[in-house]
Amino acid sequence: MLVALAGGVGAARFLRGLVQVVAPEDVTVIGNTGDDDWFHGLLVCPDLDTVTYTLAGAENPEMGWGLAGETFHAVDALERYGAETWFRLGDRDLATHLYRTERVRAGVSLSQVTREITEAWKVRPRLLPMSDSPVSTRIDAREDDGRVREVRMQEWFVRDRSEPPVVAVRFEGAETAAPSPGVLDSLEHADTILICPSNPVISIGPILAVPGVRAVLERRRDRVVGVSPIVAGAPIKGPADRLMGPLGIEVSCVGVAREYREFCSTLVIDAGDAARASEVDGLGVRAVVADTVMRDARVAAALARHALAAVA
Ligand code: FO1
Repeated sequence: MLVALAGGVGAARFLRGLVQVVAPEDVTVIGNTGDDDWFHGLLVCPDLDTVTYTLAGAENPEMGWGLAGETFHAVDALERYGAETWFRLGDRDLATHLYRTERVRAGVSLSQVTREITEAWKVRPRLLPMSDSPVSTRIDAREDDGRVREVRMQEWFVRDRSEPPVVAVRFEGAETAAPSPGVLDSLEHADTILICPSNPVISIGPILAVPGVRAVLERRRDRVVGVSPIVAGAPIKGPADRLMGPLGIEVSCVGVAREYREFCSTLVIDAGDAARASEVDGLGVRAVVADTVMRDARVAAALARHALAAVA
């Protein structure tokens, strides 16, 4: 059984390759919920939904998030009432948020409603939220007036377009959060644990911050393989560089290796970074060179095969 720690778009693309090389039923995905937020009274879980929609083949291929062929009439209509609509919730995507919110308000756990949603989309890998209690990524960012203010992850990433320089990141609620049922058990018994190519700070970081998770990974380090989301000093997609730099993490596959070294024995780095493999090895993390730029599902499948072979 394989377990994958996953954030949003990069992880979802990797997982779509993974399920081509192993039986989907053998895969458990532990999804980041630090990006979750409430919009118009609805609970939105971007990373859980991106993984679900992508594994269902229904995602918007250009954006990586939301649904293909989406319309936005509902949020456009909300503008009449002065509602904030910078977070673009599509009309069909709204069904997911309406259903999830109703179930959560009825007292059903996030794990349970996530199971109902993935089953409805006929997604066969098991998708577990990292925790059933809220963990909210908060970013201290320096605004134009020079003052540092705390904003929620989506405010910084979407509303502010990742522009305000980051001073600090924290995961509100992580200390008191419990791993969702099955999270620790799946990590304990996995043949291999994959760290998907996601933002090390705000996608993988929250999962590691849930009590108990990091300790299991450290204990099972020799079975843990990561895929660097940073290629030639930059993220393929998303704001990882604008988080890693300010937090003192070198924006490179070497920086990722240094961040993961306590719990990850092998790191897949891109062919473009082959010259840095010896530095990664020097950190006690075995570097494996492969094509990590997932232009299509075929490359993603080859990458997944490489990652699994690296710790076979
Ligand atoms: N990202 C954007 O850049 N702009 C959006 O308006 C936006 C809306 C959105 C709605 C639902 C959803 O599940 C994701 C959405 N995302 C949007 C992506 C999201 O901010 C990120 O994918 C994750 O939070 C990080 O992976």
